[in-house]
Amino acid sequence: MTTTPDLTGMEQERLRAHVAEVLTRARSRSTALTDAVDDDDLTRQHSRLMSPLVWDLAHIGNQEELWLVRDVGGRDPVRQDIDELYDAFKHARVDRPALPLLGPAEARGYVNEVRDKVLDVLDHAVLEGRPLVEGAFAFGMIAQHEQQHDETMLATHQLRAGAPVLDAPAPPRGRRLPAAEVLVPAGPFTMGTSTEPWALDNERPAHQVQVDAFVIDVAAVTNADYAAFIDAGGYDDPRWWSVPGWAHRQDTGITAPRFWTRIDGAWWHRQFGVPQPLALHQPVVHVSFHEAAAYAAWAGKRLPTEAEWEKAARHDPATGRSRRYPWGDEDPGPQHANLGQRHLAPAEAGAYPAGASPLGVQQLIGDVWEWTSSDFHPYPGFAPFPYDEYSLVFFGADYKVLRGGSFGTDAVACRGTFRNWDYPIRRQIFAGFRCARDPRAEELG
Ligand code: AVJ
Ligand code: FE
Repeated sequence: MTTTPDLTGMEQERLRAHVAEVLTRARSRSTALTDAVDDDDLTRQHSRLMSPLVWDLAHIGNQEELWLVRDVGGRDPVRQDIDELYDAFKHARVDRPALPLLGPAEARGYVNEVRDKVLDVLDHAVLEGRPLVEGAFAFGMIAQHEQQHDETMLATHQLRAGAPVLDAPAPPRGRRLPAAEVLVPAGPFTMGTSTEPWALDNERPAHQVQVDAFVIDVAAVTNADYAAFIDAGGYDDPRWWSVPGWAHRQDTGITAPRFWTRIDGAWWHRQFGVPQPLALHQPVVHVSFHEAAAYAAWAGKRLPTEAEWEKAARHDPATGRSRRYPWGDEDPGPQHANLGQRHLAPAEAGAYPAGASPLGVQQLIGDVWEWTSSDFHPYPGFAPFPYDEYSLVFFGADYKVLRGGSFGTDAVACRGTFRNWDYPIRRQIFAGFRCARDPRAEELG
């Protein structure tokens, strides 16, 4: 952890107000996502990949109780008897509906009771002196945790059958891109962070990485681009697929992204229960790593490595510094990126020119998580903090890293350094991709 200089009383108050704001924002979202459906919908399992929504809700409260009521606050437990039910490592998602879970009313009462205590803990906590509370880290971690589950609950909504219950204004329209690709020259950059106060353990520490020159797409691969791959027979040609990717394609029989159907020759996709003609200029979403890698191979390109993605997103060639975000160090605003479930779809390519990186790469933050070619490994000098089960137990070649956040990700849980991961076969998350490639000799001049 970093050490911040002693905070003045005024800085402590500003930090407390910020914590209260992000906790409240997370809770409004959890409430909206769970109030949108009836008790039967809350307790049923909409997909074997997902928990019942009522499990996510009480799990959010239980993590908050463990870290903020008991650990930071040193207070008595609220419901120690339910710790085991809401421990994600004790019961697989598929088994959760059969557990004696809190019902919807109990779960709501529980999270409210925990939150009341937490706001009281926040009033009295000293936000420095101990790594867990330094810069209000534990509060930021819990706000991020709730928002991560809010994105998971949004993915459950996307899987849910039945009449639509969520509504939001359409994302902004796209604009013409100044270029299709950008060359990122060779050179070192600083990957990860040692200073971002609420960065999670796997984003730390900051370290220098040497990156060869590469070319990266200005925008993510769109639905129209992806449909061209399908029309070209991409799903039937093993040349484009890795060995495990082709085996997965054969085993599952997939022929298009999740939620796509072809009706009388035209593609439609379902967004939160609403069938729509395929939005051609929106980034493709609900594709697996294997599908992303196959598309890239067909296009004569490849997925970026995690280091390439982060260099494209953060490196400022003018100063040599790594920025917090592509547009600078400023927190994300609605002009920069499609984050925070303000819209329930990714925005078209070119919709956020104000969010471009110094070299002109667009929409790296928000819209869709972007698959990278990298396995999920710790950075040199990694130390688990504050618990092994956030990152440590997931490191290894089973998971691929995704970057940048989606329209379903809140700003508190999205940074230029933020690392997400999932199995390469998963499609229920809001994941798309952009392509990269090695430069041609003449491009290096
Ligand atoms: C970082 C999104 C992979 O949802 O499994 C939530 C976040 N960790 N509760 C997940 C998380 C513990 C995690 N991901
Ligand atoms: Fe969790």
